[in-house]
Amino acid sequence: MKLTLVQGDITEQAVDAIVNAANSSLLGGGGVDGAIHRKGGPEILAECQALRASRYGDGLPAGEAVATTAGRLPARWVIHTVGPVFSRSEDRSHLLASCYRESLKVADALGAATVAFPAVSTGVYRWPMDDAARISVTTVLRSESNVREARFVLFDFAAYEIFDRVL
Ligand code: AR6
Repeated sequence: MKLTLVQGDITEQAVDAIVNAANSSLLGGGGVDGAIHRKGGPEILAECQALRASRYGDGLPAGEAVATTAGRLPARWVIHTVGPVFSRSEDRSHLLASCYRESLKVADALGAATVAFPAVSTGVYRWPMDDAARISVTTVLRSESNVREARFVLFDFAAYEIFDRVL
């Protein structure tokens, strides 16, 4: 698998699947999640509501991933994953690693060859960027997957530089 880094907006990526840093409700929020629903249109939310009504009555647990189509976005699919909220008293790294592993499994099931990831949990969920970069890069590099390109899309240059150093 080729791992690439770009600075930019994940909603503009022309890849097979983009990953959403969602919350358990799957019903939208701020950050990446807000941008995806805003630009992708109501079709994505309707599919998320259907997932809540069928498979995920209690919400999507942290560390898991599920796909919808991507509405008006250039990508074909959105893979929604729920990162853990950062905690100083409890090590939740396994849940952050799981977001990347499970998203790649969903990508494989869809037949997606190119997948773009945001830095899950590093915004509203407050995970320190350098630690998140280390966990996400090592997890993706160690994953068995048919995905040809995993692209990390970092919103600002400071995050890009941290991922670049870790890589
Ligand atoms: N493209 C790429 N990266 C972005 C974009 C974008 N368009 N917008 C923000 N980022 P966050 P979380 C970066 O908060 O921490 C939502 O309300 C941002 O700078 O989107 O996992 C959900 O509904 C940061 O580095 O996700 C949940 O409630 C990273 O993406 C909660 O936030 C992740 O920030 C999830 O929090």
